Amino acid sequence: MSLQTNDSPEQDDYTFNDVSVVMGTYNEEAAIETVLTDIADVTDGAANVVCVDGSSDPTPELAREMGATVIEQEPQGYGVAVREAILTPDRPVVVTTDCDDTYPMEQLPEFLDTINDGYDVVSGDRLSRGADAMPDVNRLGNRAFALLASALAGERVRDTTTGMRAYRREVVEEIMWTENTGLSAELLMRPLMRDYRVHELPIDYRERAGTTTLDPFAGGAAIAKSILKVGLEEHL
Ligand SMILES: Nc1nc2c(ncn2[C@@H]2O[C@H](COP(=O)(O)OP(=O)(O)OP(=O)(O)O)[C@@H](O)[C@H]2O)c(=O)[nH]1
Ligand SMILES: [Mg+2]
Repeated sequence: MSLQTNDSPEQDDYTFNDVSVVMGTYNEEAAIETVLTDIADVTDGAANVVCVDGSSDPTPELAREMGATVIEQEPQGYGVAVREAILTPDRPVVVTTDCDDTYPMEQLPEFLDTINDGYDVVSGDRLSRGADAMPDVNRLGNRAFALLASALAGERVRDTTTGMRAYRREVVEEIMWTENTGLSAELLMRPLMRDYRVHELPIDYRERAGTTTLDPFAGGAAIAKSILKVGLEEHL
């Protein structure tokens, strides 16, 4: 499928006024202020922020005070929150991140530049730079997921479960999303296998602020299942 890119002369480059940064937030009191401050600093306050929140701590109040749009939602998992988050903005570029201060907001300009180069999806690849802050079991699992997804997609991908990506809004609107824990892998694989222009951008990855709510084994099994399901569905 071909999408309109900025090769056409009437399309100016996007700026941060065209960008929404979106995230699920679930009890991220320890990180929310840092993450939203970093976004505001890097984008000069131009990007707007959407949080789909399931917290029982002060995260949503802190987010609202800092100017974010907060949508309240019963906690139902990562993908349910992030799907709502990516479908909410009406700006042409949607960037996802986690709200745990692991992702480098200082690289937002590189994501936007890569979209302006004509890519439909720019995926933050943590593994190419080593991801030293990632627990060993997660790093091993993520490398295995990338191999599995690459085999299914017929194209080498390095990091299928990253939380930081930029999308042209048409991409998120044109595809039906079905996965929950595996949504991040789905958000990479379906566009890739439908011949959208996808680029993996190496990023730094920091240690999480606040405590994880994730069980790596249950989560890992759900992600592997999503990768298989999505890979097979896209072949059919
Ligand atoms: N609204 C909402 N947000 C969620 C839910 N589960 C996770 N999140 C958010 O989604 C983002 C990713 O979740 P994380 O817990 O960081 O998952 P992870 O990065 O795989 O694992 P760790 O960082 O190791 O905990 C974070 O911003 C969470 O707050 C949920 O059920 N509802
Ligand atoms: Mg995280």
